[in-house]
Amino acid sequence: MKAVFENLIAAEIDRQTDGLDLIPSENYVSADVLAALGTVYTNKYSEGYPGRRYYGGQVNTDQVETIAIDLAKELFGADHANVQTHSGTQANQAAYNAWLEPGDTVLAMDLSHGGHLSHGHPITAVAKQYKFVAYGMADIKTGAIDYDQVDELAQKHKPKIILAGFSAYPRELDYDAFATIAQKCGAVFMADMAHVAGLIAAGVLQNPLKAGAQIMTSTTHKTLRGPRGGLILSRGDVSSPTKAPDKTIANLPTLIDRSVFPSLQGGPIMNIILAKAVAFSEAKQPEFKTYAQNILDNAKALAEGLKQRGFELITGGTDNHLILLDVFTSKKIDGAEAEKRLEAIGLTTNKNVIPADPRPAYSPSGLRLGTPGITTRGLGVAQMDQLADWFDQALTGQLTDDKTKRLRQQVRQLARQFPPPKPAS
Ligand code: DSN
Repeated sequence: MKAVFENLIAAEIDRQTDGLDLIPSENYVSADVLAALGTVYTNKYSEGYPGRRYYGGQVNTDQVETIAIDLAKELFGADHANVQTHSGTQANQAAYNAWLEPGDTVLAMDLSHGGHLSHGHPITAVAKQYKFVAYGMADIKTGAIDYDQVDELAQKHKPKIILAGFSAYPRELDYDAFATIAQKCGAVFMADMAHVAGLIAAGVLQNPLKAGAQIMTSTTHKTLRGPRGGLILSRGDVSSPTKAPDKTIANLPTLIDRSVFPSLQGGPIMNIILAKAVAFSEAKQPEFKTYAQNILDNAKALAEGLKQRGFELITGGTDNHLILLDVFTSKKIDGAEAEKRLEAIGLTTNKNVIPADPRPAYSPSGLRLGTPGITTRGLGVAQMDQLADWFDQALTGQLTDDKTKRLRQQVRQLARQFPPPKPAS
């Protein structure tokens, strides 16, 4: 089997090198992050937290986790960080579990308007425990949210958490407005920054914690460019009691830690936590700010190139790293077909629902793309028009075999000029 695994690793390196990843939630980690993932920390059980573990042998793991926590706090200006959740969905689940009782209400963004499954889609486990009420865009042409309407929903439903965050919304949210609405109805203001965490860390987008968010969840592998995993940041008193704390804002750090372990998870994945620490330290460097700004510049340039070629953009453009196209309206093909055609020429994207999508989720009207990955590879504004042109050629009219071959060759040629970070040898 060894050869099979080696071949599969080599094949994936080739796939990643010869194509361009435009999925907005993906990225290419550095050699140092990759090296941290492949360390003997994977052998270690570390249930508990630094200084309070349920297994011996924590002399090094305690240091690793403490460094990761301190870096995360510093990066985002948080009082507390929990670096143990395995994904963004689990981070959200842990945040709800920390603050809510079964039956409590959360006000969050509708999935088809850019929210996330873990924001209460009926198919999820959290939707069986809590009541979710959705807000959405008031105008999908601009992405504008009517904050008076959000306020009305908050007054009517009295949520315990108001959640600002998204996985397919190309615009900035007004975190001050969310903070005011949450304060008015006595809710915790929670932000899910999974997609834009790197942009926030770099200071090129607003930080909800600075606007008054009390909890901020994230993934670590999207714009933040770390290993796959979750992160929960909060405001509160880090010296709050470790046993059975009351549900107060001051106690959020303890409530969150206890919610992650022992309530929802067992052992943290220590090699991932080491890799998170490496990624956080990379995100503190001045080059990361440049990287984050380039992500935004590339997204704007790509959006412009696509618009010029007749693509319809949900919200009309982008303020962040992602673009949501209505390919069904503009190119008369569904998102699944668009994703397939682009993959055939070496451009990886993902189909996505659009607001009030008349089509089903497995063949929706939309296609989601973004620039974190290609920006890591060094593509700049100068290459964005070429990308938009390939989108147009692949998605307008028929894509014949000859055309596929020709475009595939062109994409491969450009991709090889901008290789992903190489694993350390
Ligand atoms: N799957 C992630 C995304 O693509 O947005 C969120 O879970």
